[in-house]
Amino acid sequence: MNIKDIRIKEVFLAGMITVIISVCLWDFLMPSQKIYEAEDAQVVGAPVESQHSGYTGSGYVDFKRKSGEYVQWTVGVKQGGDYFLCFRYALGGKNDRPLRIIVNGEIMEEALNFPRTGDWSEWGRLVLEVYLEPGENAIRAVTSGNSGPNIDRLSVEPVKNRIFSFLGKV
Ligand SMILES: [Ca+2]
Repeated sequence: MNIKDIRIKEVFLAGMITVIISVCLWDFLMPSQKIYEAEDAQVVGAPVESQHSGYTGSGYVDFKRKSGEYVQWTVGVKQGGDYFLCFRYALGGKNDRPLRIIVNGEIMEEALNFPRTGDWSEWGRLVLEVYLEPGENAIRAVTSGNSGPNIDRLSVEPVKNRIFSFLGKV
């Protein structure tokens, strides 16, 4: 083997390593969250409204009664595992309004606290980490004594891509 052959091998190897690193970085950096609008989900009791600006999609769910109203999303994932559920919401009332969060019929949070955002047009995010089964999952946010915030949408993202949650992109 002469020096020229060794050089070619080196260049080839360096090229392969660059490709592999690029693919891994791409996979790591590409956002993989899925967005589910609340107004497109199953909504029971609460009306869908669009009075306050800043929402995405065609509106948001406006909880009215203190208890018994809910929004339920059907979320499909290929792999079972830990996921971030990120609720985008607005709460201009005087008090925080916790919601009960139920995943596949099991209560994950009896009272997940949604802090005030200061105005009904100010949208905030609240993240909850849960385990999701492969296939379809039912995620329900229920009023349980405190009414609730206006819910704009739910974003779902694998925990392994947590950098995006820290960057506030979910
Ligand atoms: Ca929406």
